[in-house]
Amino acid sequence: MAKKILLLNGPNLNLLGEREPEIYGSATLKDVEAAAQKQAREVGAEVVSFQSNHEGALIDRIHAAKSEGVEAIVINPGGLTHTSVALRDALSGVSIPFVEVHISNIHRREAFRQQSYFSDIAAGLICGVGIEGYRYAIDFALKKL
Ligand code: CA2
Repeated sequence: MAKKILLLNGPNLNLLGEREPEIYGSATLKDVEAAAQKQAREVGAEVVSFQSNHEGALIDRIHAAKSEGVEAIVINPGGLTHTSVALRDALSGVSIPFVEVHISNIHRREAFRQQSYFSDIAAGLICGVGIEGYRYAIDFALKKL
């Protein structure tokens, strides 16, 4: 069976490419998702994508991933990175290995962005390399998770 990876994006990442290009670049979320799907298909794997501005919807999607046979999750939790115990609990609850991605370098930004509720339980963390970070994360998930 083809390896299945879930690409999750949290609040406001639907705005990618539309605002703050100096921080987040000019590619849209659709571009990111299409590139990830193409990357996986090239090696006979599959990426399913989901973005939501709602914490509960992201949690429900993570729960559903377990019964769908998702083997790895690539997640940019957006602002929930710095606030959400509930999203962290969902990821540790399903025991699916995940890679945390941030487009910007959160450690060069405001102090409140420098804490993540995810990094200590993530299989990997990619931060500050722009949207290329998603490609690195998918590659890692395909090869190692
Ligand atoms: O650098 C990242 O990827 C972040 O996870 C993005 C979050 C931010 O809250 C984190 O601290 C770091 C924000 C996502 C907002 O995305 C936008 C994209 C384009 C325009 C406006 C917001």
